[in-house]
Amino acid sequence: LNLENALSEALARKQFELYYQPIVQVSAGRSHVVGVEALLRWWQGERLVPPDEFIPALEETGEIVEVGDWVLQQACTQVQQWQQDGLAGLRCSVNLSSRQLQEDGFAQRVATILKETGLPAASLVLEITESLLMRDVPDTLATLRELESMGVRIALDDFGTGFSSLGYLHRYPLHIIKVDKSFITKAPDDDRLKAISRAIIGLGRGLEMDVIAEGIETPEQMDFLHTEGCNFVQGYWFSRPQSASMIHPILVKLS
Ligand code: G
Ligand code: G
Ligand code: MN
Ligand code: NA
Repeated sequence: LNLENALSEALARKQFELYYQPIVQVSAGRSHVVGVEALLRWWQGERLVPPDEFIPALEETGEIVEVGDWVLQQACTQVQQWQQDGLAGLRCSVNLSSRQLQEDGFAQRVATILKETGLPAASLVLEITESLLMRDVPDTLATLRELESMGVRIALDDFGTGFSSLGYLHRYPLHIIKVDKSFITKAPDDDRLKAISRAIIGLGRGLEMDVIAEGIETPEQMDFLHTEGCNFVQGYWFSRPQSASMIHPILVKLS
């Protein structure tokens, strides 16, 4: 993949697209969509380049800041539109890179985007990873607190896969834990993975955080999570990430 000069062209030629995956709340046998996670895609001609191939490169050069800004604007615009079209209260989850959070005035930039798009702050969730918190950049805490005070919620993504420190859960204003799909995938037939998933779910509940299990592909996994009291799920079982126009009828069906 040749990234040289590709970025400005990609933005100019609209080669980036957001896919969306539903986040579903399961309660007493009934499930309904509560939000979507925006996932970035890059079309190079007919080829869809997966984010694992280009996001690290954009992070390296710092270009992720510009692209991330576009992602936020685009996702907030889209979800606000879906709310207007009848999916009231639908939440919008956006993945952040550490470079974005380190930018001066990031929280104010988010405030501006919310104002311009009309998306309520309470509808926005920003997903960060443990590795981002590990860098322990001094302003991270202040920025996260500023976002929290605006009403934006923060999710800790891929939980359990990084160099987790439970201290992060205490030190930072975090509202949601996302249990990494690597724990969920094999959980129903693996007692050790089951124990780990159960512990993460219990931890989240004890801290009064929402817990979202990722990577749900089977009814067995649904049963297991339901038994453990995990009420939010995301995965191919409900829907793969899809373009905005493809996902809309699925959101309506799940609403
Ligand atoms: O959508 P999935 O294949 O394919 O995503 C792979 C990885 O890319 C995930 O870890 C996801 O968090 C990350 N990712 C997807 N979209 C974005 C984005 O807009 N910004 C950042 N920073 N990461 C993203
Ligand atoms: O790292 P992050 O959680 O932000 O990215 C989510 C990643 O998980 C994306 O690449 C998305 O395409 C992928 N994903 C979502 N649902 C499933 C699933 O049910 N199974 C698998 N294997 N991957 C999934
Ligand atoms: Mn994520
Ligand atoms: Na994840």
